[in-house]
Amino acid sequence: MTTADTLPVHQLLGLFDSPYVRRVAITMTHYGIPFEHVSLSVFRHMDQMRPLNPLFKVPMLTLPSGEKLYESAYQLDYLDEWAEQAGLQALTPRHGAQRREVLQKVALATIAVEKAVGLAYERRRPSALVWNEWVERLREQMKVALDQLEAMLKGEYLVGSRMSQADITTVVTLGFIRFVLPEEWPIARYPALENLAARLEATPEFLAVPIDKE
Ligand SMILES: N[C@@H](CCC(=O)N[C@@H](CS)C(=O)NCC(=O)O)C(=O)O
Repeated sequence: MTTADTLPVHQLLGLFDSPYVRRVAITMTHYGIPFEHVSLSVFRHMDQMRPLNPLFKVPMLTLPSGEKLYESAYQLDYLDEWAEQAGLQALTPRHGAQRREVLQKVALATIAVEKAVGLAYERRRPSALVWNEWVERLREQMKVALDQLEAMLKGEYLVGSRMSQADITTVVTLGFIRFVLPEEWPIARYPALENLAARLEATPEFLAVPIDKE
């Protein structure tokens, strides 16, 4: 019998301040897939990262076979397949209308977080080089995506009556904005999303993967 203790180990590269890395780590924890976390920054640990990942793009997931996967969406797809083979319910349904619904809500959360990451990168520029119109555009796009998710969240979860990848990616997005870019979080605008985040951030799989704030 294969148990969590005897499973071959996956390796996940990247810090949990990256929402992309965090959603993969939470998904692995949810499925009970043990992994080694290689906690290196794409900016601060370039010399250590170069031999592992000269693309300096995270997350990178190394499978027990040594195969390396880039792009969190493809990593989640691999993990869902793994879960299905292990007899677990995949966080993104494998086909049908519910799959599309989950994926489209994941897409909205991913758009929101991509704009938030864009805002975070703008802060790395010397102030004379900041393009204010671009910053405003990013902010507005992030807001529209979050507004749409807020309007869609009618019940306990974004799709159906159980947690899906739409909830994980949305809550990770909120975590990134609220804790990494707190001044970008519009207080009281998103009560339903805040409620979802409070509930999920208190679950074992989220607590096991805290945002790194260095
Ligand atoms: N679409 C990618 C986005 C990953 C991403 O942008 N990661 C950031 C960290 S949050 C990164 O690697 N930044 C370094 C760079 O792009 O040079 C995914 O979902 O994996």
